[in-house]
Amino acid sequence: MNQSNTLRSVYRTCPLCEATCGLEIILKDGRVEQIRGDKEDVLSAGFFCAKGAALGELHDDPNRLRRPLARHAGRLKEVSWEEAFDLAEKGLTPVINKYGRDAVALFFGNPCAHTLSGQLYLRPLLNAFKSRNLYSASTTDQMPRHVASGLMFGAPGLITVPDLDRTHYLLILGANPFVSGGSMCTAPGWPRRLQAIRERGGKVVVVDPVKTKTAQAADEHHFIRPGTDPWFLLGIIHTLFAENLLSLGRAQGHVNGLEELRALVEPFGPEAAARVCGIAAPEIRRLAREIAAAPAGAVYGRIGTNTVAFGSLNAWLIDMANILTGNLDRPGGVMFAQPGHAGNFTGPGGKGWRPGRWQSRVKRLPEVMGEFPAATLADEIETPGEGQVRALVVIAGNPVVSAPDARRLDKALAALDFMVSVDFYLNETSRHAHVILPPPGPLNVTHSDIMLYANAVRNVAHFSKAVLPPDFGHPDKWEILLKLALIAGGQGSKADPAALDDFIISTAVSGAVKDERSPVHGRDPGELLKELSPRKGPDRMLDFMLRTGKYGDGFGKNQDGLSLDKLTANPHGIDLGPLQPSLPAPIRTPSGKIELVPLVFAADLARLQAVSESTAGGHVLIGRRHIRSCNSWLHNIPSLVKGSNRCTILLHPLDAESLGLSEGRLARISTGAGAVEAPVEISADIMPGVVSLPHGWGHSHEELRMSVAKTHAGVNSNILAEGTIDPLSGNAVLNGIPVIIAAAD
Ligand SMILES: Nc1nc2c(c(=O)[nH]1)N[C@H]1C(S)=C(S)[C@@H](COP(=O)(O)OP(=O)(O)OC[C@H]3O[C@@H](n4cnc5c(=O)[nH]c(N)nc54)[C@H](O)[C@@H]3O)O[C@H]1N2
Ligand SMILES: Nc1nc2c(c(=O)[nH]1)N[C@H]1C(S)=C(S)[C@@H](COP(=O)(O)OP(=O)(O)OC[C@H]3O[C@@H](n4cnc5c(=O)[nH]c(N)nc54)[C@H](O)[C@@H]3O)O[C@H]1N2
Ligand code: SF4
Ligand SMILES: [Mo]
Repeated sequence: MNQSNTLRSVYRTCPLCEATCGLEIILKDGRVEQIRGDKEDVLSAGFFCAKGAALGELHDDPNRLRRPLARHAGRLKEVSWEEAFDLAEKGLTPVINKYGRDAVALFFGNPCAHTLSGQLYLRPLLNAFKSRNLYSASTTDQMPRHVASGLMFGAPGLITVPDLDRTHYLLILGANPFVSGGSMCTAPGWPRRLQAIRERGGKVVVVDPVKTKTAQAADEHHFIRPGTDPWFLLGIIHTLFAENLLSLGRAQGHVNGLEELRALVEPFGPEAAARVCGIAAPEIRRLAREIAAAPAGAVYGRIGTNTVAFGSLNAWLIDMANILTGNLDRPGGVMFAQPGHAGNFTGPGGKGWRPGRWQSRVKRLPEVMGEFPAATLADEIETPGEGQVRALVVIAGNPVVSAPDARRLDKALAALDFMVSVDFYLNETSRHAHVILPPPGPLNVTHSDIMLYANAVRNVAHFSKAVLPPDFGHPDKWEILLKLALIAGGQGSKADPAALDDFIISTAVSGAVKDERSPVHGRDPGELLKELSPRKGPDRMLDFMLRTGKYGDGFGKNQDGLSLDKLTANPHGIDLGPLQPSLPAPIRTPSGKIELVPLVFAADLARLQAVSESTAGGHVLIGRRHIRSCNSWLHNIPSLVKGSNRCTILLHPLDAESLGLSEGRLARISTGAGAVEAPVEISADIMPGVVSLPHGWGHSHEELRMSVAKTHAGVNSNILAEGTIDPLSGNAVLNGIPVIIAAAD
């Protein structure tokens, strides 16, 4: 038999980062032979990276858990699924019964946003647990962005996406998309998209304490002192007012508070900004003029502007810069996406949004989008009293490595009465679990990045079938989540998740037929449910969303419209065109206008002034990413960890000299929270006074079942983060941390 007869290509979106690259997966006899970019993918057109190419290795990783583990006499041992769910019930139920629902905390990690089940089935889980102790990776990441959108636009999920493919001017702050793949701006292939901006006569400027790969490819790079972006942005906005460069463009007539804003920024001119941020005043003025003069331009900020003490202020000021230059809702400016599964915008006007509907028990921190800061989880576990957290359910998260004050959180988890981890690795966090429930492998499930398409540079729809069948008897991800929901709801571990799933879809269908804006208004729910069968779980829910969405087939109303059948028949995705101007329909504030000056931001400017120069002197720590890492969890893949040690402390030659540190020597980095030791790497690409250590490492505990990662352990940089937060969003401060550095010996 000809060998090539056994080769078969299937297409799938990579679930590892926000770029959502289309992959061509070549299978041979039921195993992954090779993975490469799908040239026909509507969004990525062949672009991919080493991580996507390693999905087969991840699938085959012998350390990836295939069966549940449960703690017996202190050790984690394999058990059957039935026993695992039974033990989860026996552990969780007494805690709920004795101490109440808030005694069980939930932590949702980053991959929840990268799986279809995570995107669609966390809500029913939350509804079942009814605990106020909800935590997630969002408060170590993008929560400031949601706060700004919530207060300005009335909708925390409404994200201004830089329209990369049509812009003429891109100002990037605190993001390194050449390495990260881009975030809150889904655009596979940033290098070629930025090259295209330059080829059409546009300009790319990067503001970052490091001359990153992205900065190296840009027209201009400016070093900035970590944490001082609000000053820089205020300097830009001040210039727009002072030099009469304002133009609201499509936002004209849809904003409130322009004159208040003018008065507020008055004390924050470019000279004041330059003293704090380190970028000269004439440069700030020039950049402001350039953005204002560009036919279309976008200011884009990410992790380096979010995970800092003024993260929310940054997110707000970035949008202000876009709005005041007429770039909001303009092709080539920043726009709102409307992907395949989305409905029509229903504004202008709505209930608006506010945080702080309830407070955390120990530090009285406001909830934001129903969550408390990850930085306060240890407080809630360690502090005795009514409402103390005694059990924890972690879904796809590794907070012991990803959250601040990591050593303390590590200790706190060890003190819990009971913990469940839904995770396919026995890692730093799941080692504390009493039960580990592994989801199926990354190629065993269906996939669609619906959340990420809401931040994409084109409107798209995409669905990937499972590449390989799940192992016999392995429940799907959604079944695991609904089993936990049934346990929390008191129905018990033997109850059938399929019945709960039927209830969930029936509720959604009944809601839609009663909604006058829905294309299925007035239809018979039973008939619609019949049309959705025999699909189950998130596939059925996605089909329903697609068909009732903006581009949907409306269950017969629009024959050419979207449905899951149609997406399945188009494995490279369906392109729904470039982003469309939409103002004022997306605005959900009570006034129906964009609120330029929400009160909390005005007040936060006073805080900014008060702390302005307090970090002067000393060294400040920032993080960095590597193209072959994905936060904490791909270090067990040989092709992704090979090569030299990446967990090094990066310093400028001047700092190395003054500290007496040479390349390769071990340095000790310490803060009030703890200390770590890492080898020194010297580079003139980092700003003097700034040092950088990547997060996601520290795989040294002997209990871990990650044999490759253990031999490339590195250190956990979040041992150094003291748990301070941006008070508006509760987001952890992970960049711009004052540290003390010395030779380790
Ligand atoms: N110092 C510093 N700290 C940071 C950051 C930083 O820049 N600097 N970045 C922050 C950011 S942006 C983020 S998003 C967080 C991430 O924080 P976390 O989400 O807590 O951490 P991850 O390392 O992404 O861990 C993901 C876990 O999910 C598991 N997993 C992977 N796929 C699946 C799946 O399909 N299902 C299930 N159930 N489990 C799965 C992995 O094995 C791993 O244990 O880290 C934050 N921490
Ligand atoms: N390869 C890889 N890709 C990833 C991930 C990964 O771990 N590895 N993680 C994924 C996740 S969860 C996310 S959220 C995204 C994040 O995607 P990005 O936001 O692009 O994240 P980073 O690459 O960390 O880039 C942050 C940049 O901010 C700079 N910076 C630090 N402090 C400041 C500051 O105060 N001001 C300014 N202006 N800049 C500052 C840093 O030097 C760095 O270059 O990446 C995703 N993609
Ligand atoms: S850039 Fe991101 S989505 Fe694309 S292949 Fe790499 S990890 Fe996957
Ligand atoms: Mo993230």
